[in-house]
Amino acid sequence: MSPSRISRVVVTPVAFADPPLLNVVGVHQPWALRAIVEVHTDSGLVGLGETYADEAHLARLSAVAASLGGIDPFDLAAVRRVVVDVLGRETGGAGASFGGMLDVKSAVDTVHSPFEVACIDLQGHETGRPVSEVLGGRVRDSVPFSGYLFYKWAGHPGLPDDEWGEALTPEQLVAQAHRMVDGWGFGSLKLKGGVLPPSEECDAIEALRDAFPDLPLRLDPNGGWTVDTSVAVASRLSGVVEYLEDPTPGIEGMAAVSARTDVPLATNMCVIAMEHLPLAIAADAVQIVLSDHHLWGGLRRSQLLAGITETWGLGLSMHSNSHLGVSLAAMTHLAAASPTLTYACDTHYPWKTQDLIKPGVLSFSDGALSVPTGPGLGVELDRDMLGLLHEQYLECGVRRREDTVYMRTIQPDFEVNTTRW
Ligand code: GKR
Ligand code: MG
Repeated sequence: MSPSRISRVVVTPVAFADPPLLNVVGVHQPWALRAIVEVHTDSGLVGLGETYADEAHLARLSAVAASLGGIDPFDLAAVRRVVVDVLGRETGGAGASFGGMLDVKSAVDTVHSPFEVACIDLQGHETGRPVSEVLGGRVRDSVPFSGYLFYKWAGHPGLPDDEWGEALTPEQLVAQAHRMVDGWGFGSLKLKGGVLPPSEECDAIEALRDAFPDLPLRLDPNGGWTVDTSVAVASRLSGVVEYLEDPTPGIEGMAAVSARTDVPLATNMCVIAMEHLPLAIAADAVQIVLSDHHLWGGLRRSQLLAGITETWGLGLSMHSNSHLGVSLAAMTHLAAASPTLTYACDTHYPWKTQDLIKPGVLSFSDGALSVPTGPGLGVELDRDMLGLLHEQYLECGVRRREDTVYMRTIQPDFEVNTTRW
């Protein structure tokens, strides 16, 4: 029997409501964008991927989508070749915008990722195996996630308050954490910092420790602190946090902090591509790398990253951006097939109120997701919701993630100073 071939690829930008979550570069816009990639085969199957949806990224996705026809979904090398060829013909190498937090030099990995995931989904459908098995086999049947806490306003200015309410004090954050823990069962918590002066963020972490003495806690100011401030925070929170994530920017800065503390340092900012690993390892800049298949070029390259971190004795965790269920399914399969991923994965999932996959497959219990056992990713698109979220994209007017620009419409004097403290 001849192998099935890619017959058609559809890229659909979607928008979903997002609360005013604060971070070092500003605040989330009222709408978060994603793109859903559907790869169809001549055998009648469809594989799914999910990725960023900034306009420049969408243009690249469309260019690649138009060039994938005829490829065997098992031929991942051919898929990557097409991405490299198509992007090589394009001008401008930057990836998606990441709200101004990351400087991604090449678009190849970010563009490759959703097509690779969709092809691996197809491989699962072709073979009747879940993606976790296609990736080499499950080492866990359920994947723990951490509750992701954010400082936030009660609502977007000019819009009604959202159901989470304001969180700007330790008490309000503890209430938010209770909602995450009581409602979702999360067994660890991460606070997005870089918003308030570090001493106030330490107060919040200590309040969380008092309220949840058994839960591992993380604090991530996205490089918002100087080296000295990072060391001071590490000294105050030693024994309280399981790791500090990106306290200060850059490999050099992280290495300077690392040399002065025993608190483990994690990153999804200074090690964001293979080329950063040798320097970070040589400088002992970080002890934990957060993988992210959207950024690192897909599921297989994330497994490659896992092999490198294992070889060099680094810990492995998983990063998240605002996302929907197709991404959550892919993250869950990847985590299930990653033996050294021993930290609970990040997810923004509780913050969204809509999804475009049919309900039932991904449901949190004790802060964890059972790994889907059906073929492929195990999730199916809800076509009505896909249509609705696409309509929202067309109508919302947001065309790229711009936390700072949006923040300045509310606080015109807002300064982006990545080491603000
Ligand atoms: O959603 O505001 C946010 C986060 O700050 C996100 O953009 C980060 O990429 O969650 C991420 C992180 O761990 O740095
Ligand atoms: Mg981070």
